[in-house]
Amino acid sequence: MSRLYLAEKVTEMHIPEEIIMKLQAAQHVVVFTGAGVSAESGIPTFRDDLTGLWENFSAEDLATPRAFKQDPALVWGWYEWRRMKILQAQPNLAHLAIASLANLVPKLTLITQNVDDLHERAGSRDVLHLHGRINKPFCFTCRRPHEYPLGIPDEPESGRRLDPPRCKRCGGKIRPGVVWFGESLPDTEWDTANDAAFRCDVFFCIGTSSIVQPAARLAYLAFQRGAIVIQINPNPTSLDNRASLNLHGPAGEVLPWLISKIPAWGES
Ligand code: BV8
Ligand code: ZN
Repeated sequence: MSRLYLAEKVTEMHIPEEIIMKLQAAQHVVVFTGAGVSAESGIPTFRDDLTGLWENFSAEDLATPRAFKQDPALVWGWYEWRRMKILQAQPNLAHLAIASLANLVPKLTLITQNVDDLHERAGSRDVLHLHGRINKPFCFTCRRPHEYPLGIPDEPESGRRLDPPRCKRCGGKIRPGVVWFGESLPDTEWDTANDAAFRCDVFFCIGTSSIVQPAARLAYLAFQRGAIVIQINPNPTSLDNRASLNLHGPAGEVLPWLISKIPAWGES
């Protein structure tokens, strides 16, 4: 479990008046999320220690094409375990607050590094998945999309190797529909995300360690363009010294509280 930095209580937090006014006047808000936004749904973050068979690996070791080529059953087993966790999870108050923002501001762009579908299940639409989606697997050889069987198969207990299914067209191994380390981000999503960071008035950075590139660059782009950058994370990150406002608490508590503090978003 990532060390929780003495997360402040929302009651001890303060939003400066000039930030409230800028939020109220915002015409285009970007919300950028990482694994921390799904933490309160019980989904382990990338910084959390792995368990079972995978405890001797870091996520960076397993989330690569090389790892899949070397030991497809180890990697596919890890993704199936994660997919089961996601299927059994529910969106939390942070996902729901982000979905509600779309009705409060004139334009909202939601960009996520997460491969789960909790934003969509909370009601968010047009989510930009920079690192792909775990429920969109495809053939490692010919890239033909693969359909999972319906329903929730029994959960592979943490640490079981699972042979990946085979492609119906070419017999190749099916791989998770995510962007692995060393792989390029999807052009459309990346271009749209950059354009939004370039143009927005407010950039929320929620639940990310801001380590993985090039996604972590977006907050700095927004900052350089003069947007208000608001970070929500119980722990400090490298973005702390750039953000206009750092709210050190869990997103499921902080974001609903923050939204409740801003009367008439998008009007000024
Ligand atoms: C690329 C999908 C180039 C898979 C992910 C050397 C060689 C090659 C590349 C590199 C290199 N060195 C650096 C790089 C670039 C590399 C990279 O960034 N590496 C890192 C390790 C430094 N990036 C890449 O390889 C990218 N591609 O560069 O391509 C290229 C160019 C041309 C041609 C070919 C290639 C691809 C990166 C994408 C990797 N895939 N995910 C999967 O999910 O299995 S990244 C993975 O990390 C997840 O998407 C995750 O979301 C993301 C970032 O992590 P976070 O979301 O921040 O999660 P983390 O656990 O780190 O932090 C959680 C945070 O939440 C914490 O801060 C915690 O405090 C906070 N938190 C906890 N609880 C809460 C909370 N916050 C709020 N509320 C709470 N309750
Ligand atoms: Zn194939």
